[in-house]
Amino acid sequence: MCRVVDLRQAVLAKNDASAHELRAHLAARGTAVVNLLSSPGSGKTALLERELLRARERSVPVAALTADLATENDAARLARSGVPVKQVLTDGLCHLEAGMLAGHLDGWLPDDTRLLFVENVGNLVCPASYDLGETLRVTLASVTEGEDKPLKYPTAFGLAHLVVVTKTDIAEAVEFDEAAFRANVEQVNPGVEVVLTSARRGQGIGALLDRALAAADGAPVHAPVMTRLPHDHGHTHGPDGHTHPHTEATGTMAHTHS
Ligand SMILES: Nc1nc2c(ncn2[C@@H]2O[C@H](COP(=O)(O)OP(=O)(O)OP(=O)(O)O)[C@@H](O)[C@H]2O)c(=O)[nH]1
Ligand SMILES: [Mg+2]
Repeated sequence: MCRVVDLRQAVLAKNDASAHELRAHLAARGTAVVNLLSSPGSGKTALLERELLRARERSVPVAALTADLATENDAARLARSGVPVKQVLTDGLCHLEAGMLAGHLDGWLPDDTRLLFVENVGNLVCPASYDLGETLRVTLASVTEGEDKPLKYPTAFGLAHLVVVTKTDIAEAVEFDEAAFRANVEQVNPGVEVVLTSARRGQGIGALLDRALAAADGAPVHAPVMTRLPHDHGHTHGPDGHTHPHTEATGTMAHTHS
């Protein structure tokens, strides 16, 4: 067990070093990364399709990189916007890593890119611990997923700089309880902004682009209380046999294993 934890720590530490390097490299060339993270089918690509078109209308140089286990469907959809798009096939891997991203940008990303949108693999667990050198980390949840998702996936929502609700056009049909969702977000990530969007109706498209551009221009982004500490997982097994402080993603929560 400890070896597994050590290995995971080593992987995350290596990723953090690559992310640090990539962030500095991108900052020097004036590019900000927006990392989009959500469960499969939440509407990342649909929202991105609208964002890319809006960015073009506003003459903002943008590009998009989308990760998928097996298909190039999303890149084909995003490419219709006319902006530079790249598909990364992870061949079964459930998340992107900073070193991997850096390798894909090399020789592809146009020099003048102001915003690079990265659509992570659809997954609320694996990608959450991997810093991609992003300036803005956006975690999305659609109205159909249930209001409790921030509580069930605290790392994904707890480390977000911005939370986006998607598919609000069908909120009423699925009886989405916005107040309950907001309260759950607040519990894992106090103070983080929640933006309501609908790719169908165009709601929130400008708001998300504005937040991304502000972050790219150096405006302070929300600072989550939760901090991932990959070098200090803190597995101090207690007298109950398996209680330890949960310092993988937060310094404040405790959990137990059965
Ligand atoms: N009603 C409604 N449906 C939407 C909206 N956005 C996306 N959808 C639908 O939701 C489904 C999934 O959308 P995608 O954009 O492919 O979701 P995704 O998060 O990119 O999915 P993965 O890449 O597989 O993780 C599609 O059938 C979309 O048409 C929206 O704003 N409103
Ligand atoms: Mg997609």
